[in-house]
Amino acid sequence: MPETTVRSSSSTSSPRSSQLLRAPRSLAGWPRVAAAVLALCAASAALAQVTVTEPWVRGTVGGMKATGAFMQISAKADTRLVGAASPVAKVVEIHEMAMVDNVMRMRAVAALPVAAGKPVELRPGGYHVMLIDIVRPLEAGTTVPITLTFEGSNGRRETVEVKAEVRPLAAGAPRGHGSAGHSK
Ligand SMILES: [Cu+2]
Repeated sequence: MPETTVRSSSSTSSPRSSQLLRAPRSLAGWPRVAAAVLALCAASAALAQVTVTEPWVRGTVGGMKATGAFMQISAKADTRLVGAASPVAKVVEIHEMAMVDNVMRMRAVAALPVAAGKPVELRPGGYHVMLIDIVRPLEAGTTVPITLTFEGSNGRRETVEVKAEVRPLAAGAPRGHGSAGHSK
């Protein structure tokens, strides 16, 4: 209750009004800044080819050192997922599931192709981003930042930042992903 009385009167020096007061001094630099901003916008518009939806990570418990991240990736032009990184894992790899000696195993691939207009689904039992050497347990309900790097057919690279929702360990678990070993 006491808190409500303190807040009401101190809105006179908002950041916005002080910025307006300063504006005339920096006006000389404005065209250059505008040009730079426009150039940046143009660059990002040209690169904004990839959309990642519904990113999530399977939570971990106890001493689990690795888990999978899943999402849907679509692209306006042919591209490839060539790398991923996250502050919660020392190593991040792109994995596929493959039959090795009649056993379904996951293994690292250098790149995951995403064709224009054909969304690729990373899901348990299929392609996934593997978080290895996790630095702390990933609790359901938290989020995990992941940076994905794509390389277009012109060799141009684009990074996409996602915040993956951590879901409970058992989420979407077909047989296989958790128990499959690495083949390398
Ligand atoms: Cu894996």
